[in-house]
Amino acid sequence: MGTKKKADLEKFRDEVVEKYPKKVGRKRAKAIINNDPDTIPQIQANIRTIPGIITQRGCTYAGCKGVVLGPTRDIINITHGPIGCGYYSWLTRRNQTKPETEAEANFISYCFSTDMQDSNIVFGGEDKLKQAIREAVELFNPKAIGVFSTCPVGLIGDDVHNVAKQMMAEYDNKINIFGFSCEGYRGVSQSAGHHIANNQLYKHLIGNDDTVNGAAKYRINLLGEYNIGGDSFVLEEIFKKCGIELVATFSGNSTISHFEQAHTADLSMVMCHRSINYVAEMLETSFGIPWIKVNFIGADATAKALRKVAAYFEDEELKAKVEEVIAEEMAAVDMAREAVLPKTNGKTSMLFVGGSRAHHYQELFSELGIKTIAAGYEFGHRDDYEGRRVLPSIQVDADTRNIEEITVTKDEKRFKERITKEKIEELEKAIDLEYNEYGGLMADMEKGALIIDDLSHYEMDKLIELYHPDIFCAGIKEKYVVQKMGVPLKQLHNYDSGGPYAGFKGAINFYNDIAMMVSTSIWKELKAPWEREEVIEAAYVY
Ligand code: CFM
Ligand code: HCA
Repeated sequence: MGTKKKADLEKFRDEVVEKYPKKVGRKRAKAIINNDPDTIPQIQANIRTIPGIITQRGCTYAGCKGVVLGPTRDIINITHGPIGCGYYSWLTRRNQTKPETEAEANFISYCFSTDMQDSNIVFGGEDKLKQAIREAVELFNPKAIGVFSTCPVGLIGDDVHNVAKQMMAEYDNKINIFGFSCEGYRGVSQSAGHHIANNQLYKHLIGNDDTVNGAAKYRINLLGEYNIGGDSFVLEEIFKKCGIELVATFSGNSTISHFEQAHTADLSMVMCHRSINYVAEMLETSFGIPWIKVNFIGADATAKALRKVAAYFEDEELKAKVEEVIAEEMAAVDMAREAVLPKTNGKTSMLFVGGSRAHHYQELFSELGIKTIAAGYEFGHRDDYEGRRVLPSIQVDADTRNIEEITVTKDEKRFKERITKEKIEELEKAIDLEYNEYGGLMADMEKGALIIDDLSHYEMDKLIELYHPDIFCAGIKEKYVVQKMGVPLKQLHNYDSGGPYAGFKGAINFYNDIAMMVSTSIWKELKAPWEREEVIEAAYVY
């Protein structure tokens, strides 16, 4: 334990805010909230990070190329930009894939980039991009190629969409080639990249193939699951056991044809709402596929999600099958949990990750008796924190019930089924509000818990100094800084070298890994800088 007496969680904001220049402090204060699940407070989120503050966030290119498109195995993803952008987004996320046959294309292990040089910045990079596409076609003969813009591309004005069109024509439209205007600077974080990726998936792939491959009674999509550390493999197995056919996952262990057939499913389950809600909405408004929110992180959460799906279909046989699978899997889960509880029960955690895991992983920690005392997203929006109480998927004004105000999102030519007043009413009846109602992170955290958006490194240091949690969860930028302070850090992005953590089997892995991390005695040997020596605090001059 730290040498400092534990401070009151409520005082944290005052303590850190007063150390910032006044204007910065005023801004940060709106993003540091003491929770109240009964009267959900407002939080400032999804705004530009204040220059000078060290943020955990990534860029728009990362959200588009790495996050949403990265896990699909048979699209060649070309990074148009300097080599660093391609290099640093090359498999560090640990998204996995498993082709069904040896002959099937799998480009996941490759890093494709135009490797822009100074001369391309000065004279333009479009020719180099065309050449890169030609090389990719010659070497790999892919079905599809995505071109991802990095910051310089937007700054010099290369038109990736036009190049994509020209190159498609060069190959007689036999290869689907499309561009993404996902320059890193475009948004305030990864979040803008998700949106750009969602739109292009919709425009270029979803709905292209009406083939229905399986014969299962229930056919679903899983949205917002990226097969980090093999999570999708575990979930695929569970659905199979339950007799549910998975049409498409966006985008863990996915292929082009999964996306092209996604519109033939009966229901979409949305796991990471932040990164894929736009596709969920478009599938609903264009193809009439409703969506429900689920969480497969945590054994209890997984059981709840499966029951939610079974309840949606109102099928006794499916309900019974789901109960059978839950009972079968839970036996091992309970045994594993009992075995580690003495090591984990009563400990505390802090979670600062992305746009959904800081919420979803709290379920796994609570199964271990570990309380999350502070949490926040890097780039979540207000709805990810505060939740929504109206059904967002059916765009009806909750008060006026004015269904004329529906905003149809896309290119009307592509609509299989133009959304009508009758269709909306039918959908509303079909989906009980309960299925789609979801709370954000705040509804599930205790009163008084700290919720901080876009946590800065200074604030992170302070959190650890003041509260010394038993485990801190974040990413690679935080890992070793935190561990040098004597607190174990579990990466909840790429799971360090662990996982899978989703579903029942994943929960068991997580219990064991966390128990090991919080019970090793090495952390006691490490002294944080302020425990070793006098800390000289710098004063801001402004
Ligand atoms: Fe969704 Fe993700 Fe996350 Fe995310 Fe990410 Fe990720 Fe994440 Mo890293 S899509 S928001 S942009 S769950 S890459 S698999 S771990 S920050 S919490
Ligand atoms: C990204 C990917 C990332 C980074 C993780 C980290 C991931 O945002 O570009 O900062 O450790 O999950 O790999 O979120």
